[in-house]
Parts: sequence; C-alpha cells; structure tokens
Amino acid sequence: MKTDFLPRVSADVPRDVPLPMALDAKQQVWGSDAIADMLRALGVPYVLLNPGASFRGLHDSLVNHLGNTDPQILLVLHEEHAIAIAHGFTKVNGRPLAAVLHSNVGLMHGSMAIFDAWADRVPVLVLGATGPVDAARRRPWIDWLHTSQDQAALVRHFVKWDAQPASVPAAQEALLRAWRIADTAPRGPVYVCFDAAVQESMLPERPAVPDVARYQPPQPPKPSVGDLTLAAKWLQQAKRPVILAGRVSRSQTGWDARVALAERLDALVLTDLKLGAAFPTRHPLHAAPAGMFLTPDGIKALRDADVVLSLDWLDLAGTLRQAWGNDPVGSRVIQASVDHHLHNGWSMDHQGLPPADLFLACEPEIVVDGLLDVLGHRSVPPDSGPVYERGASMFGDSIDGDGPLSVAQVAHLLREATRGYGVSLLRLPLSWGGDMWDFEGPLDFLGYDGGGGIGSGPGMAVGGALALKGSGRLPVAIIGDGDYLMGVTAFWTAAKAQLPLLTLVVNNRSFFNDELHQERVAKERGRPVENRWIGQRIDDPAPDLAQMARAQGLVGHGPVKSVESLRLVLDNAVKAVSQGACVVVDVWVQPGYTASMSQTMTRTHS
Ligand SMILES: Cc1ncc(C[n+]2csc(CCOP(=O)(O)OP(=O)(O)O)c2C)c(N)n1
Ligand SMILES: [Mg+2]
Repeated sequence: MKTDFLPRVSADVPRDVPLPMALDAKQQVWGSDAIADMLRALGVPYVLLNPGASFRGLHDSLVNHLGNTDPQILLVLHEEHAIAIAHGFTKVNGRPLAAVLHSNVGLMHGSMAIFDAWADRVPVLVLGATGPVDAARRRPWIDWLHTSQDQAALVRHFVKWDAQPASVPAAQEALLRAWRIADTAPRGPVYVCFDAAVQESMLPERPAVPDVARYQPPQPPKPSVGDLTLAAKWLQQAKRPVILAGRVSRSQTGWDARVALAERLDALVLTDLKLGAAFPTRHPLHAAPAGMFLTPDGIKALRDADVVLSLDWLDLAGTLRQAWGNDPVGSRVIQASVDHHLHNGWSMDHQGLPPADLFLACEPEIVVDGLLDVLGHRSVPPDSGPVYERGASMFGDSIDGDGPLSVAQVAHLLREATRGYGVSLLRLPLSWGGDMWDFEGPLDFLGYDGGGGIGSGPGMAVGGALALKGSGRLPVAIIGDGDYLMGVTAFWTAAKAQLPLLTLVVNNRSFFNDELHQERVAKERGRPVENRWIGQRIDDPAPDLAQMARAQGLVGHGPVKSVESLRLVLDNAVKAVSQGACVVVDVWVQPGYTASMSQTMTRTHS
C-alpha cells in the first residue's frame, strides 16, 4: 500500500492546535476520529469536499484530530467537482482520492461525476453521510431531511460497491473493503455512507487501526500458458495483425512493452481519442490518427486485418462494425479485458457484445507482457505499410490567415508556444482531430471523461494538475466553452491550491455538437437548417470567460481572436504557468468538427 503522502497544496491548517495533534489517554475519542485514522492508514493524500452537517463529525476529525494533514482537505465549490478532481488526479498516477459528499443533496450533485468515473473505470473513494439512522436522535426538521432510506440507491448502478456501516469497527472494515474493491481491475468508484450518530458517538478508547498491508487488492489474473501460446501463434502467423490499444495504464513500462509487441509482430496499431495516449502517434506502425470514432484510414486498416488483438478496446463491437458493417467480422479476434466483471443490467456502458475467438480475461498489460515472453520472430512478413499521412488537418489550415481561428490553428500555435516543455494534455475538446498533436508517452494525453458528462472538463483538469504539480510537466487542458461554463467553479480550487495549469477554452459560443444534431434532423425532415443555432448558441450576451477566471483568483486572458494575439498571449501564459500560475485563455474559434467526427456523431438511427 502506498502511504507516502503528497505535499500540502494550500495553507489551511487549524489555528491553536498542536500538529499533528497529540493524543493522550485522557483525551476523548469519537467515532469519526477512527474513520479519519483509517483514511490516513490507507494513505489517502487529499480529501475533496464541500461541507455539510451530515459529516460535521468527520470534518472535525480531519481538521482537529488529524490536523488537516495526511489527508489534507481541499475545498470545492460544487460536489461534482469533488469527484471530477479525484477522477482527474487518479487518471494521472493511478492513486485514488477520497471525496466526501453531504447527505443526499451532495450525493445528488456528485452523481454525474460518479457516473463519469465509473464509465472511465477510475477508482474514487466516495464517502457520504446520513442523518442519524436512529430517528430518536434526529434534530427537528433538518436531520430528517438529511436522512434517506438506502441513500446509496441513488448511485448503486454506477459504483462497484456500497455500504452504510452501523458501528466503528464496521466502518473500518467497510473502508478497507471499499478501498480494495475500488482498486481491483476493472477499477471504479465505491460509496461508503457514515451514519451521523456513528460519527458523533464517543468511544471509550482509541480503537486499533487494522493493518492495511493485510488487505491489499489481489494479484491480477494471468492468462493460461495454452491461451497465450495460441494467441501468440495466431498473431505470429497473421499477415496483417492489428492491435487496438484501448484502456491501458499510464505506465511507461506498459507503453514500452506495447511498442515492443507491435514491432515484434509488425502489427498496425489503432488508438482512441476518448482514451489516454496508448502508442507513439509518429511510430510507423500507428495506422491512423485517433478519433472519437474510427477515421477512414482506421476503418481500412481494421477491415484489412486478419487477426485483431484488442487491449481492452472501448466499444470493440461498435468499432468492428464500423469496419465490417453488417458483414460477419472477417478477422480473428483476441480480446484482452476484465471489463465484463463490471457489466450490469442498468448501464449500457459495456457497449455491444463483440465476438472473441480467444478471450483472455486479464488486464492488457499482463497480456502484452505474457505475449512478449512467448513470442518468437515473425514467420510471415507483413504486407502493408503505414496508411496515413500525419498532420493533414493541422497543416491544412493556413496559420497566418486573417479569418476566425480554427481549432487546428490553436493546436499549431500551442505547439509552437510549448516547444521544449513536456506537455500533458489533460483534456481535448470534441472539435479536436487526432492528427493535431503527437503523443510520445503515456502522460502526453489523459483522455476523456468516460461518461460524456459535459461540465467534467474543468474539475478533471484541476485534478490532473494536482497530480502533476511538481512533476516538471506542463499541464494543459483544452476545453469547449459549454464544458467550461458548466464546470467553471472547479477552477477556484486550483487557485486556492496554487496549481500550475493552462486552460485554453476553444470558444465557439455554442453547444456546437448539438447544432450538428439539429442540422442533421432538419435535413432529414426537410426543415430549415438555418435554425440549427436556436437553443444552442451561448451568445448575445457572450459570457466573459476570462473574467470568470479572474473572479476566482486565476489569470484570465481573452477573448483572443487572431493568430497574432494568440501567439503573444500563449507565450506569456506558458511562461506564467511554468512559474506556477493558473491561467485561462478564452480563444474565439469558428465552429467546426472533423468530418468523421461530425458524420459518425450525428448519424441517424437506421
Ligand atoms: C451534462 C450534459 N449535458 C448535456 C450534454 C449534451 N452535450 C453533448 S456535447 C454538448 C456541447 C458541448 O459544448 P462545448 O463544450 O462548447 O463543445 P462544442 O460542442 O461547442 O465543441 C452537449 C450540450 C452532455 N453530454 N452532458
Ligand atoms: Mg462550444
């Protein structure tokens, strides 16, 4: 268990309290002190929260029993941000955080972000509270409002496990179990709800904290030798093997192993812009620019494949369908995934059911390592080379044009301004194209939010920046104006914690994705396409996005409307962020998506 605590990120320490607070035998100990001790024993570095009376006991214990150290409280302005920040943090380094959500209303606020973390297979220790379960102990009115029967039912469909322990020992056990379940693949959020009466019960003595080392997640399963040998044989004998690099880890070792496997097999590799960077995009075996959907080059590579190795690819069935349409899938399919353990009858986030001629129920890294162990040299030379020209959309746009900026131009100017920095793209907008930026390592891009919840971008960017603080990398989030506006108050936590972060808002003054949907519907129905903007445009008045950043203590620039001014602003912004500033740049861009994104995204139900 990793119990090395991370640095404090802001200065909120309790006054007049010796830290860490010394406990002597005479001191009173409360139920929530034991819960806080357990969080410390688990090695939780930060606890995101917005306060609420239902967990005033736990709040007091974090502050006055533990001295707001290990874990440290980070205050958020909305519960959705608490989860999104934890989610973004864990995407970078795999380490789960805790978020405490006030009884029922706080959990309701946090629920979209919990769904996002679930769909992204990212662990979050979601803690909550209820008014006293014992009705005789409830204060009039408000404690009754704070109490729901089976509160976890609000989120049970998209957490891996939940509990409402009725005593302190049960709370310790629930935390140990929750932590282990959350951090066992497929990973995901868990929810533990603490009865206010348990938190506020006085204990006769400080309970012993269980030894966390004895409650570790299990070792990940390995494929059988027979299955590995068969997979290796198919791949080795394939003429045109394709690797679909999907939900893989952020580890450099895993990255290097994927490259080695692709090279050993001469396999073309496809990647997915919904997920974090998984393969070097400039590698000759990277077959096509990543997108939210397969691009035409990707479709061609997949359709030509005779063996497909899916490394926990997201929506394998839908992707194969993009290549094969209604024809039976013509290649052999090897699936490496444990995702099926999470599938339930409520959420369709498991996507369609893919064929799997060989199903290795293991995490992708384990399968890649296993294959590298058993693979010999190729017996048949590959008969296809790389199929796409890189950078087409990036350089297709003239960089010095006078008109409104395009997203491709913004990408180009950002690349210029960040030359020499190790950039981590924490988020990319829907209008991004996979050939606008090259990925050279696993932290170059962190992927999307899993659940498609607009408003997640700011919080997840702040979480990513928290995890990268002090790493020497330059955290950059590029987000849509709609996403920014829904989640903008998450940035206050970044200012408070003094996190370096550059956020570019590619501001098309619209929930533009949905303009495309209205356009598609209008065309189909023979109705006026010109009306597609109604109920979509965020204009007249255009909100002052930079001002919203400044109002929360960040540096805000913009609106920036030309190549020249963006060049200047970005130079300054990058310098400022490298020296610790948290900066938002509002860039006005013309609306537009890549062709394959707009076509596939808005396709009709036929
Ligand atoms: C919580 C939530 N509400 C609504 C949507 C539907 N939706 C999908 S994309 C989108 C537009 C996002 O706007 P913006 O971030 O500005 O990106 P743009 O489409 O303009 O590129 C909306 C509203 C959603 N995904 N999530
Ligand atoms: Mg927009």
